[in-house]
Amino acid sequence: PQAMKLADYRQPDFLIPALFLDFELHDTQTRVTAVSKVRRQGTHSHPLILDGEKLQLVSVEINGETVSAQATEKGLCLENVPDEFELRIVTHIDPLNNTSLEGLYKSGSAFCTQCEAEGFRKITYFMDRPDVMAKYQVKITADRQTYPYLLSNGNKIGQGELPDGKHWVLWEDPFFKPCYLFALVAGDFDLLEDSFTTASGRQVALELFVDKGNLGRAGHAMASLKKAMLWDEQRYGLEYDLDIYMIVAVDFFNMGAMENKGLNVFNSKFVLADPASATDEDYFNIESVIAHEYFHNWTGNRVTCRDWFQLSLKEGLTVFRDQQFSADMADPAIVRIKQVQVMREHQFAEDAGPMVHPIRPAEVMEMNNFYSVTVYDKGAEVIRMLHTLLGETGFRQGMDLYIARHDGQAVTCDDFVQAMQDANGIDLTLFRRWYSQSGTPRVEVETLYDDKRQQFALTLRQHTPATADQQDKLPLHMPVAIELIDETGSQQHILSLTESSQRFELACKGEPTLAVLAGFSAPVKVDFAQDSQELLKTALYGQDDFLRWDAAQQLLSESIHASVTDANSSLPEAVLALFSGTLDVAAEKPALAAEMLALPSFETLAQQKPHIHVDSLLAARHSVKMQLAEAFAGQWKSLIKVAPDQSYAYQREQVQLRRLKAVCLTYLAELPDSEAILQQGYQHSDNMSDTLAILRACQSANHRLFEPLMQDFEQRWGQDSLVMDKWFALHGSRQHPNSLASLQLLTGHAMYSINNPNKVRALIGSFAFYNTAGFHAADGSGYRFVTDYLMKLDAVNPQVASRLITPMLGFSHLDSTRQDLIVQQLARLLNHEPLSRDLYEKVSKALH
Ligand code: HT7
Ligand code: ZN
Repeated sequence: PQAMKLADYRQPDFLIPALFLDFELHDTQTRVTAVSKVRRQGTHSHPLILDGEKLQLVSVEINGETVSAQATEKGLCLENVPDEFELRIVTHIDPLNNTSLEGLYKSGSAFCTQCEAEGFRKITYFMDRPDVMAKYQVKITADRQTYPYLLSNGNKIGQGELPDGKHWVLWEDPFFKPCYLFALVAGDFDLLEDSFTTASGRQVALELFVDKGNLGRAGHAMASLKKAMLWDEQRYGLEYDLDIYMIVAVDFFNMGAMENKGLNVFNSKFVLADPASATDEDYFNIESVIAHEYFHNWTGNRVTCRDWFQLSLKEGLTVFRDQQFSADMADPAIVRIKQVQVMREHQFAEDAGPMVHPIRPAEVMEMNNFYSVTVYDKGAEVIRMLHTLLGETGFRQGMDLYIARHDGQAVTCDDFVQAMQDANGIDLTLFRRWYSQSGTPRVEVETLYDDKRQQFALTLRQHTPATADQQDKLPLHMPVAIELIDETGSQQHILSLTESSQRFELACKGEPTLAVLAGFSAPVKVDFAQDSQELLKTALYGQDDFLRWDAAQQLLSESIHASVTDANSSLPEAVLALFSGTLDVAAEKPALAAEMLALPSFETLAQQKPHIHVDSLLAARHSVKMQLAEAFAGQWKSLIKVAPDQSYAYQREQVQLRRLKAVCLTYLAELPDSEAILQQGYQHSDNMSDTLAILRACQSANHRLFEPLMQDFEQRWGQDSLVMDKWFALHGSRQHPNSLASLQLLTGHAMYSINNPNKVRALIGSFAFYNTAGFHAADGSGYRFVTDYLMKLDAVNPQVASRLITPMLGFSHLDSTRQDLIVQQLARLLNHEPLSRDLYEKVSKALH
């Protein structure tokens, strides 16, 4: 397979301003008629090249005349076409056997589509690129009884009955859109209806379609949608533009959700929730994903990407917007901590591996591989830096200009930065490097206090180490937010770092304690040698909650790394002081306390060192956990009683207390006398958050209650697909000598299916990503198991396989025996036939 290059971008040779699609739905032979208006762009005599995959071509007509055209595996080439004409193409497709979940496929008994990034070419022959934008009319015909709802983008403009038990519906979308935003759904659902009145007084019908019997779990998603619609009006002045907004929840879906114009399709995991079956985290995620897809209506749909290299234009920006929304809806510091954990655990790991790329990649073999933490989350961090540099007002002015200038267009990341620059009259030339330069920058900090002049000097040096894709790196423009803590309080500053080394001076009465990167103001690693007393001071007395948490995590990380080198080391005084100081005020600030008391994850710890030894790091983390469990045994027992006394509601104070209780339980479960408390906690729980907290605590402590409680859980929830995913994930991530055997057994469980991405992610994904001991087993059995599974999965669903391989890609920090074992498995995979382009791109880079 060949890579596509951003540098090779050319305008399309033809435009297709209008498209009529006629679907006659049938499980294995759906007939698709596509009638396009085609117009040559510019003066040339190039043929019309249409993308198409896995299509059975029935006929091609130009202006009503049949033409003979030979289709290849990749598409159709039509030579000598007129400058302007009507093109009519009929194809047959097989949705039932489309297990890739891309194009038109079946999720249970419903038909649905997923076209981003390049799935439309599995529906009909077309110019499947985002800069070709058309107005769509879509007619759908299907059996009335099995498919009472026939949905597509835009407004319903016609419907009718047919004599053979079939019916049809006609949809029209008044907006120009790229084909990746096309959607069709047909099925029988329960429908939750509501409405929203926009700021300018227009009524929008809101319709949420869920599987029959799930109406009771749809309320939170609908409420979240209405909050998101209001928020976008208030924060960005952006109103919804159609008369109807539909969301359909399906069980078979490759990602979280899809922002198709007026007809979002969602993974049911990000729609359905009630207290008994969903956790606080599920409630949070639903609210944020619903908002994310809604926000795409302006940042993605009305203004879209010119080409797929520009994906971060819509994704980085929309993630940033959904992060702002979540911070407003929930606990801003905690929300930020979670985002930073994703950056440190996953994005920094991506930067350190073979798939490293800038937020605007320069080369792509398989586009689906670039829906990455770099494009999404680092992309959002880059937008956040702009927001920090320009301020709320400047950023909003930039957004207003961006939307006004580019509404209805397909544009580039450069166009976005240019709008920010023009609206604010500042030079962002240097800042643009974030789009083309990959890797995690390191910022080194050096300080000096001049007693006489009462000046605090700090020198910042930045340097981005070479990455697998790019040797030479340049200095970047980044805001470095700092806090100076002294006896009288604290002062905050934002330093604008643009050079490789820069000195800043600040007036300060008395030598302060410095804390760097407040709010994680730039996506970098900081090298700042601070002693534990200074870290402790920041953790206990800092102003910025993020910095307090970060200092606490550094103290804990250092004590775990110290315990790797000296297995008998006891807990440092500073860690003991951190825990007692935090526990003393835990009831007043439960959410922050919970995060400060939680141990850094294995993945975060692994990112902090160039080389790790898996077993020693795991043992060290466990030993620190045990010591903390014992040292504060009394506090864990009393704090778990600080539970909300009302019945469950997804409400801030309640969520904070449950989170604190969950962290306390993880320590408590390590104590020999915890069984009765855990057992009772499980039995009396009236909500999934508390139940799962007990199960997780038992799992991580390898408590003897784990198995009986899991059996009980299965008895209770065995028929509930979404809840059983939690059960599969607990099994998959359980670090236990039998974990592999149990995994193998569970792939045969009645509720498990290799065809359902949620199941695969829950069981196999949680093993590969989070079962450190099992996945990295010294005999290579974990790597072999995952590789064998990938071979099977690749034939079913390459996109899901390609995500699952991630933990096998970055191995340079492991010991040489494990590196060899992984390389052996990757080599086996590379020789496997057939191998998807998705896996080929990743495996070949990893072995390079
Ligand atoms: N824009 C959507 C991306 C997406 C996707 C991409 C590739 C394959 C399947 C997919 N499903 C959804 C989702 C989003 O970021 O909003
Ligand atoms: Zn998105």
